[in-house]
Amino acid sequence: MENYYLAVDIGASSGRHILGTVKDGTISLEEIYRFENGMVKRNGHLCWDVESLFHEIKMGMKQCAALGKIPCSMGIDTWAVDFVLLDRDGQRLGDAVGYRDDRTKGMDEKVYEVISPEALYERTGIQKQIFNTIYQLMAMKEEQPEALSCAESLLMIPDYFHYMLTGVKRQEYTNATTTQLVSPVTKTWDYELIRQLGYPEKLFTGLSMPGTVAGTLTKAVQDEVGFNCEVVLPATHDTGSAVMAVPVPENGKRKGHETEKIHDTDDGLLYISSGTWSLMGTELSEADCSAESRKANLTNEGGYDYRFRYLKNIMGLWMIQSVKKELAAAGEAYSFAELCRMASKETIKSIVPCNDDVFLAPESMTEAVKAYLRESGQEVPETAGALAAVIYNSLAQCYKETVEELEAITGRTYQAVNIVGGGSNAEYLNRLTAKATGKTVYAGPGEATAIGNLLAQMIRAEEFQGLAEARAAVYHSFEISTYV
Ligand code: LFR
Repeated sequence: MENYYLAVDIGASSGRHILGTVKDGTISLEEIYRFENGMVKRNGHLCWDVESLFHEIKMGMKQCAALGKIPCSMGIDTWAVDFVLLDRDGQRLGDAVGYRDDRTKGMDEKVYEVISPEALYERTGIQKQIFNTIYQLMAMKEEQPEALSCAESLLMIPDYFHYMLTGVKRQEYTNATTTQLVSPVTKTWDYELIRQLGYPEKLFTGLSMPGTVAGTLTKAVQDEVGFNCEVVLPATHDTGSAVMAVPVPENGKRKGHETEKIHDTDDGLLYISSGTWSLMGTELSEADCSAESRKANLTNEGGYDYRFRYLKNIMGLWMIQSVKKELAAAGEAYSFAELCRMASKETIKSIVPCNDDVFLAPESMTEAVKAYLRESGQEVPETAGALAAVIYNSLAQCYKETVEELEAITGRTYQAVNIVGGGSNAEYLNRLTAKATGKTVYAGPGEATAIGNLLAQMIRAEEFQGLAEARAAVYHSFEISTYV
């Protein structure tokens, strides 16, 4: 009888409970439960509804019990950078403000009064994103200094859910690095920086690595869900989990191409974790905090086994998700597959720079795209298909530029790009990506984030002897499509 492992993977637009098992080295998945997510306006800010998310987490666990499939361990991953503060009694102070809220506007300048952007990158290796925790904390310091000084603990969103499940407060390493307050050299909090910024030092405690057992379920949670299990920290940053699950054949050789020399061993890996965001990059054993790297806005996020994810945040499917919602609200409801099909018939050549801040949280994405095109003198799309074509082509263009930057900086030539995550199902985009980058695209698995979450638990349970073996198992266990 195989063991069940439970991954709760919560993204910006939906969450899911996936049970995983391993038999003869092959991983199988079963989706148990799925729920919606999104930011909601509360007290004038865009927030995550953490109560309702915690309710959904328990609902999915109850479903496991109802099916008689009791996991031996579970772990939660979510997006990064967002956090909650807790008081002395472990009660949440205020809302869980989300990263698309504009409270961080101008907070970069406040931070730079203390430390220059150059020095900040040298110390942390983290790309500038106006929503990084460092700027969110500055917004709190400016707007709600009392809340910050009353706080006894800071927990990132998955850390908070793990705490709600176990009563144990832990700060997990991969997600902590996205605060922009962790040193890639010491791999722990940069207390000197934290002190300089005037953030309360006591909020930053020792970091825990993926694979650590956080604890077991509290009595109250056990009574509610109907079982007990261990809570094992995955790479709680979803991108950290997704990149763990990039399929890599053990000897770098793909099925049917055994004689070809392929560069997709761990070091030569080029990936896109494709979801609400497209995270494109490679893996490094040491962070690159050089000026050149800073200028390209590449980041060095902490990963499993202290590997670094050297990547760029690209606006990703957020743009098409937003347009899809806006079309539906206007009575034109299309699925993503339909939008792709319609886009593929269009000839419009207009392109927008996806990473421009105007696309981060516009009132209307449709209008933001059109306004940009109008101002830059390009053809403005008149139909849903043409609008989708502009977005998909712009993303592919961004991928092309990012590969060029990565190749220039790392001095490597990547042969292929592995696209993992929900967006790896977008065939039209995969074709555009192969064409724009000139690389072979390997697409899948779609559930990479949940799989990566499971892998941390499975490695800890010695189902696999380390990440290389686990990645090879992903390669053998899931279907991967090729686009040349
Ligand atoms: C992807 C992701 C990115 C992070 C962004 C905001 O879901 O975690 O890695 O930059 O969301 O947290």
